[in-house]
Amino acid sequence: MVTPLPPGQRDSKTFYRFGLTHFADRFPAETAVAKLRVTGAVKNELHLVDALQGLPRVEQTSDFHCVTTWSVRGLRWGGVRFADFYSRVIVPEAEPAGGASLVALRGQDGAHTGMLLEDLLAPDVLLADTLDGEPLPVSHGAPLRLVAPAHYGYKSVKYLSWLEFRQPAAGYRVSGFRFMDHPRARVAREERGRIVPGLLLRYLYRPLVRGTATRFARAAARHED
Ligand SMILES: Nc1nc2c(c(=O)[nH]1)N[C@H]1C(S)=C(S)[C@@H](COP(=O)(O)O)O[C@H]1N2
Ligand SMILES: [Mo]
Repeated sequence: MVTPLPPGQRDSKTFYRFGLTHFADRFPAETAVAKLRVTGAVKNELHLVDALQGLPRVEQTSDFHCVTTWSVRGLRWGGVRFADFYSRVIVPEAEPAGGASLVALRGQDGAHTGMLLEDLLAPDVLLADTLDGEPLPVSHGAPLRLVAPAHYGYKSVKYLSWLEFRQPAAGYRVSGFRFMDHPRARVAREERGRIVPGLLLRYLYRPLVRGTATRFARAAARHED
């Protein structure tokens, strides 16, 4: 779905490799096989080796919005809807507890955040393993990443390797400072962070984009050598 630019966002022609700076030099150990653990408030823990195997595949064109105000339009992702993965794998095999409505998402690089299960079940949330018809490049999250277009980019965890179901009261630890991670982070409502208003964060984050993008690009170039 290609939508008008949400509040405070600007078009970027480049789809940067991006994140909190301390993740710039961290890369996934496994880039070929989509291994995914499902743990927490579940009856059975899962250790899936080829997580999307046998599930219905979809292609989706959607925009991507980083909280630091850059947006890229019309990215073509391929993979499996999270909702299908949930109903066909997680529910029957892991049997999550009734009240486990919070899901912690972790990447192989150690980055982690959380999303409401309700938000993950939206039809445009994917477990993606292709970008523009090609296998997902390492820069953009190989072998598997979340894509949640209605939420700021920090919810779209790259190198996704672990889902942990939690009761909401348990909360979850996040990678950066807590104020930087809004529990929902919906771009349409400019939920950039908590406590500090989104409008203010726009101006605080915007000057950081160039340096962060450069740092991530240099780390990727070194990694390929
Ligand atoms: N594992 C992991 N996932 C991550 C990040 C990260 O550093 N590590 N950065 C987040 C942020 S802030 C953004 S904007 C997007 C960037 O995705 P991209 O590098 O494919 O552009 O990934 C998100 N997911
Ligand atoms: Mo971001």
